[in-house]
Amino acid sequence: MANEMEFRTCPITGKKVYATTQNLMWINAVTAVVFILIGGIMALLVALTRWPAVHLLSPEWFYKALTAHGLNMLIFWIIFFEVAGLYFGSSVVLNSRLAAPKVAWLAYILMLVGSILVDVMVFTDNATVMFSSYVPLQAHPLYYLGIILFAVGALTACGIFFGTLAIAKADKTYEGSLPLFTFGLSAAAIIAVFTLACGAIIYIPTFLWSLGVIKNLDPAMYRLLFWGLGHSSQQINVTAMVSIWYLLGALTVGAKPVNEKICRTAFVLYILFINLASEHHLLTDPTLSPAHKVFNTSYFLYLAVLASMIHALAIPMAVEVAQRKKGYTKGLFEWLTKAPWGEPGFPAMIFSLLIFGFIGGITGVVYGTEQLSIKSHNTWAMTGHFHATVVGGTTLAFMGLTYYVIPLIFRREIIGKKWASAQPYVYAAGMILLILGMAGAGTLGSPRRHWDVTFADSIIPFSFDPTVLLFTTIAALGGILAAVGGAMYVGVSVLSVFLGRKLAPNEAKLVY
Ligand code: HEM
Ligand SMILES: [Cu+2]
Repeated sequence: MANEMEFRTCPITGKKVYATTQNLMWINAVTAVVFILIGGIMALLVALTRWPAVHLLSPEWFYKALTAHGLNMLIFWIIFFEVAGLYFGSSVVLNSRLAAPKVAWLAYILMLVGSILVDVMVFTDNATVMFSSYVPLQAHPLYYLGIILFAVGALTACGIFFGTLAIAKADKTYEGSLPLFTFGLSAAAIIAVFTLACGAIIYIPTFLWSLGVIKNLDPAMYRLLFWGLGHSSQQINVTAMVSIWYLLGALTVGAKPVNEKICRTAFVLYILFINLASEHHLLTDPTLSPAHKVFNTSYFLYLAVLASMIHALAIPMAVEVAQRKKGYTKGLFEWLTKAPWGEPGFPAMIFSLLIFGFIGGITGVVYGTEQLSIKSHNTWAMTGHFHATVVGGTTLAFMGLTYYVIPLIFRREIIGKKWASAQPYVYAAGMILLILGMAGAGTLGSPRRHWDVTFADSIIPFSFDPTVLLFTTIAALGGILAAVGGAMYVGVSVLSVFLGRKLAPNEAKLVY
């Protein structure tokens, strides 16, 4: 292991990059990319099965692949990447050594062992329980153990983040208050602690139940606590994504928020209100009182939505101001047309913002009302909504950032810059079509998590609206295009990290 105090100075930003931080970021980010590859292959298989013209997998394989897709994408890809981000936001941004690097390696090993256990259980037919693994559907005990190990590892990584903030403060490695990016990540890490605590509270008894130690586990209690984990973890993603928007704005056009205080207040709104909205998953659940549900998912939720709206306006505004200062002042929109559209970070940020805000955000607020939740619950429209948030929003932002982390932190030149520049366009276009197809079919009543959307093999002859077929075709074509975009991302990042030209220590060229 590298010496804790060993560092190099970044020729572009002048920041100290500690060797331990660099290695830990490297391993967590590379592992994340392996998981998006597994999750992406499953995505394609699932999407092709939902397309009646192909109907690829058997029912057994469909549910196995769907379980694997949800877990590898939403948990493993996203959280490994976020851990790399936490080390970046604390150690690199604040110029500080990382707290307890050995413990950070332990956290990594826990997360890795946990995720491998989960995947082995899913692929060996021991855990076809879907992403939500609702009780009383039961998986092998090692599946629950895998989730617990992963969560403990992720919680430890948050501890390292907070520890590093404390060291940076004590060593006075930065001046003034925390930079906005790190402030946003701190909000994400605080939400993560609540989230992972919910995970522990529910998965430990579930593990004991699968072992037969506990005889009965209340499914309603499981659902409530599960969404304390399942929903809140999406809020970590939102918060991390927004922080990355600010960073990409700064990296690509030198954008600085006009009023940082407002942006910081918006992050605080996330911490205070967003977790309470978890109950929108239970709006159709008969076990909670309507007053309770409506209060949580309406009034409190709107305060979190307000925070997203503040960010979604503050960032384009910061970009406009930065561009106008450069002299792009002609007409209303020269600042936008002269933006660096050919460099991947800019379109990744803008598409992430638009898909998250206009599609994910608006559908979220709409489906979060009790009456409409009843109509859309468990339809494919729901899947459309969250692909706009976690894929078009979070995943696309993470992808955009990767192209800068590779030269800046891993010191390798990007191989295939043209591919990298085209990638956000391909992925965003595919996602928009996929989401449109899912939303359309779902609005016409097509259920989510269903192997056969035409119900051809059903004992009871259900009828279905044939327009659904138009939407499943749009979804399938979009899914294929998004899979191509995903493959471009994995291809460029893996090739660059392993085979890209090593940059000389003083090479100050940001590759784009
Ligand atoms: C090429 C990209 C992708 C495609 C084509 C795709 C496609 C799909 C499809 C067809 C479904 C099945 C819907 C159903 O039958 O109910 C699905 C489910 C899901 N996807 Fe994706 N997806 C992609 C990327 C992602 C990413 C990046 C994430 C997370 C970051 C994600 C998270 C999920 C989750 C959580 C589910 C639900 C699993 C469940 O119901 O248990 N997807 N996706
Ligand atoms: Cu939710």
